[in-house]
Amino acid sequence: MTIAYIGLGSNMQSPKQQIKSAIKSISEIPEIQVLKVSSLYKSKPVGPQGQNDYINAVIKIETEFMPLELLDCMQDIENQHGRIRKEHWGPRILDLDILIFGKKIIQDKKLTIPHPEIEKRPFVLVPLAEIDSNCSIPGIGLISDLLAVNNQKDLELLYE
Ligand code: ROI
Repeated sequence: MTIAYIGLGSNMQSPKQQIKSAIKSISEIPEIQVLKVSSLYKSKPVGPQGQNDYINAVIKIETEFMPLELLDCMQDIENQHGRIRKEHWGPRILDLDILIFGKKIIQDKKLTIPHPEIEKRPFVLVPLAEIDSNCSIPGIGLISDLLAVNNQKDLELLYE
């Protein structure tokens, strides 16, 4: 069994519902146990502007899957939510990123773990720190150190 963290993001077609429904779909997979769920956060788009704000969250899971099996499973759930892969860094109905997978560092053409942009993305770091303030990102560093150098003004915690 491996502990992993998944980042969820959506900025189309009722983003909050997309995120909640994705968490439900993930929790229904027999090979995955959802251990923790962060709050939802509203965030300004990173990358191309002129798209809607995002809803982001992070979950902590335990899984018996290997990394590529987990990737396939996340892509199936994205597809079930109507995701169409078009524009790189464009708007999306549902994005499920494997952020961390145990202590593994993977650089494969299909999968990079830890997620390549993790250290620069407050919309990942803040929810990750909420569920695991002592989290250490393999090959990168401690969540607390990364948060200290990231501006969080474009991120809003949603209470509900
Ligand atoms: N920006 C925000 N705020 N949240 C995301 O989930 C997100 N996902 C992306 C890009 C387009 C890079 N920007 C984002 O893939």
